[in-house]
Amino acid sequence: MSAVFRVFSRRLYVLLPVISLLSFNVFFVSCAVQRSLEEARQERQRLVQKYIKTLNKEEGAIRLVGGENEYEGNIEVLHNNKWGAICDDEWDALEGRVVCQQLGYPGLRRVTQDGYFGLARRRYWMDNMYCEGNERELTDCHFDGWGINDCEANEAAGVICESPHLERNTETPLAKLLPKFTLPHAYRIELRLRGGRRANEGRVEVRIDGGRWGTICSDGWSLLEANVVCRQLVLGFARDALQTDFFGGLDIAPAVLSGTECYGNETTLAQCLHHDHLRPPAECHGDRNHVAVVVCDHLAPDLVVDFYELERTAHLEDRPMALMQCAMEENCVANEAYDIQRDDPNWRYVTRRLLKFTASTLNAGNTDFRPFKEKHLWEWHMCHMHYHSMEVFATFDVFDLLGNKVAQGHKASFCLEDNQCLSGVPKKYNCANFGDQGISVNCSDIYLYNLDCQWVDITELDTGSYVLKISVNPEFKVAEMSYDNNAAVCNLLYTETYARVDDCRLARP
Ligand SMILES: *[C@@H]1O[C@H](CO)[C@@H](O)[C@H](O)[C@H]1NC(C)=O
Ligand SMILES: *[C@@H]1O[C@H](CO)[C@@H](O)[C@H](O)[C@H]1NC(C)=O
Ligand SMILES: [Ca+2]
Repeated sequence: MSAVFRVFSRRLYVLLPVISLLSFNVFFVSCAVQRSLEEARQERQRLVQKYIKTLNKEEGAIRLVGGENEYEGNIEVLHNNKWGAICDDEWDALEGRVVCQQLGYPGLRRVTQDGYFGLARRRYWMDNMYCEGNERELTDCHFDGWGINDCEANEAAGVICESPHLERNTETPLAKLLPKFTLPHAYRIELRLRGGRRANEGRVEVRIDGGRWGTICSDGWSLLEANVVCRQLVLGFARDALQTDFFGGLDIAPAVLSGTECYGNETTLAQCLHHDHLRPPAECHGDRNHVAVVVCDHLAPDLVVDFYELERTAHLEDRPMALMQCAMEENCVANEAYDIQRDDPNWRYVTRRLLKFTASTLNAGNTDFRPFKEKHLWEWHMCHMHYHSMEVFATFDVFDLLGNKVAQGHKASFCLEDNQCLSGVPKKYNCANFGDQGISVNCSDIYLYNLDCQWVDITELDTGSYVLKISVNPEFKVAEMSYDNNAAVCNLLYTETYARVDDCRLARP
């Protein structure tokens, strides 16, 4: 009895400050914005429920960690009484909306990737999330299965939700979304690499207009930024972009730049965006000692999407779900298909309408394109009887003319090989028999339209005009010379009887 009471009172003790804080907010909000008392009561109830769920450690509870406010951070989810992180593969606004809604915040400001709020502190529980956006809880969405992932610690997914403390109608920027600027033209910006084992690697050090040398905050540091550093140093292309203190961290050289964000085609780091560099020390999020690191190389692959093949081969097919069981296991159909499978006893005879096409990718670089994962980490997939070597190699999306994503495909099952090479170039990579995977220079990996998952499921789409976008290496996980040729963006005309894809152009994923 007394033990029970103790437990109860301790919980109450934890809850009380939360509740009093909430009542204050509710008071403030209802006065300031004149929201109805009923709305305020509901919001308070939602928030209290959220805290109770977190405190009770209920299966499926989520929380945000590493942020500066309670409404931002990397996401952790509770499974088997253990908190775990979520990986950023396929992480976008649809998933972010579910997170903010589940936590009781007014909405999503934006999602974050690449460990924006620090490295994942725990094992990954979820990867490759697919939400429709209206799920009540994150665990109602599709994902690969508890604990199944191929993620490094710097791939933690996060969100910045709308603040519950602000009036909804005013545009108050969050502190975290600090404005970003290019450096003034007149400035001299020098770069050097330090702490590496060779001249082509190390932590990136910057000197702005003759000031002191310093490092760059690691948050959001990717191959896009690293490519610009290697280009400016005339060291070629980035082979790796790391967030680490392996070559010396912030304790050795404090940061002079933060929030660095490049498009990838800049010739100097000065043209990239940064937080205000006049406010030292630059604010670093996440793991405090990690800085931006690059490894440069004059050799790099360069994938180019062959859009002529896409235009030539696109067509519709109605396919019974009985023939799509592998595809369903690999998330190659729209979410509605899973509802039908659950609710309709005759689901096997229900057909799905598929937009099919051949995807051909040429390596136009000066070295082979190799998979992201080492061979010993490849996964054997029973359904398609081959190894998967890279989690997301290609994505297929359909947008309406306003730019909203209305359907998506996902080539989960693939194997990279030399299907066709320019004359005189020998084929090297072959998927058969656990062979090496990759794409040689001047060879193409070709996914014929008749392969499983080589489609977008458009069953729920109305007829009309759309935009089709095919992207390879869409998350920039493998280094390339350029990412501006990794996608084809095309017009898609969808009628009752046919689909036509034309007017393609190369673009960025
Ligand atoms: C990089 O490409 C973008 C989009 O094509 C363009 O708007 C921008 O001006 C380019 N930047 C540089 C520095 O060339
Ligand atoms: C690839 O093809 C290009 C253009 O035809 C050619 O200039 C280049 O030498 C070829 N490279 C290799 C490694 O075959
Ligand atoms: Ca490319």
